[in-house]
Amino acid sequence: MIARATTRVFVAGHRGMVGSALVRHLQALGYEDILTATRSELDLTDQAAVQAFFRRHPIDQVYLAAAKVGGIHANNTYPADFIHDNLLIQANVIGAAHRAGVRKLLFLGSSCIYPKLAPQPMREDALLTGTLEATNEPYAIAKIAGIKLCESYNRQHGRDYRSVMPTNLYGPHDNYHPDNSHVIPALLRRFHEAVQGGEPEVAVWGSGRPMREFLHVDDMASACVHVMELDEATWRAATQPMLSHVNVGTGQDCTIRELAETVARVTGFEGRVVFDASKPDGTPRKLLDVSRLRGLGWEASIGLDEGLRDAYAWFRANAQQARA
Ligand code: GFB
Repeated sequence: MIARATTRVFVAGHRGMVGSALVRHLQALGYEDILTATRSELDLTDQAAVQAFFRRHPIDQVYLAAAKVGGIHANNTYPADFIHDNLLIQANVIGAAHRAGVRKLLFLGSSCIYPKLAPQPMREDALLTGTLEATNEPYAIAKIAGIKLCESYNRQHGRDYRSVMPTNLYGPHDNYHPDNSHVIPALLRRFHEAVQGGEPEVAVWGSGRPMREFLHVDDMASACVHVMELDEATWRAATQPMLSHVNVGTGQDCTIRELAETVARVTGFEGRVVFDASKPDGTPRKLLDVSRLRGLGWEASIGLDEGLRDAYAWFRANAQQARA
């Protein structure tokens, strides 16, 4: 049993969508000693600062939810930032955790680590079996490096650093930037503004045919803690022979056209939806095989309709502050 009240947990990235959901979930479970640091208090790309932070604070567990993230356009436009910042953050936090003797760490990756044309649904062992999707290759390479860093510290130093690969996430505290965000916040915003402005038409990027799987961030937070709390023998048995990572998703996907129709329903938009073929589609399909995590006793519980209503309610309540 984990002594939740006395376990000191560091959540890196606690102001982001996943990090803030993790803090809420950990608190609800009775974790009382949660350490966080804002960007002005700790720059995670600064190796010396990160090492000093870990020397100052004894830590039992790290959730590495800090990352530079964005949708298809942001990944395609700022590839240097995506690979550079993520490599630094990961190397600094994972390396400093090891130097400070932290035994347990959970690294958050992304389903874009798998090959563009991997067999669907994608199993964990599809990693490094083919060419990556071009629009987010630099980000994916950084995330693959993060998995391999954890794996290597486990192999060389006997650490217990685990990785989770979430499918496309959404929910409260998402980034609602009109261009740089992921598809769900972008469409919630665009359809909302069309309703407000009485516009007859909304444009959705690409062909509408790509398929995506979406997971509410509260489900993601619950999966992260579930994986962190698994005892080492159970985790090792499930992740042999790679001692590596586990997929986190719902096991269900839909087309972007279907998503747009659901967002129209949720936002009350009754006009026309058109598709802008000048924008990229990205990977044709990205559905995770979630049987490994199911076998470890976790399943998603928030459906897309319910989750979209929750995200939309948050956006409406926070439209002024929503990062944009
Ligand atoms: O969410 P999204 O940017 O993520 O795009 P990816 C998903 C699909 O939605 C693509 C379409 O086919 C987009 O063309 N789409 C339609 C839109 N309208 C919009 C819109 O207004 N905004 C956006 N953003 N998309 C990202 C990766 O890829 O997924 C990251 O670039 C990361 O590295 C993340 O892995 C989870 O699934 O295409």
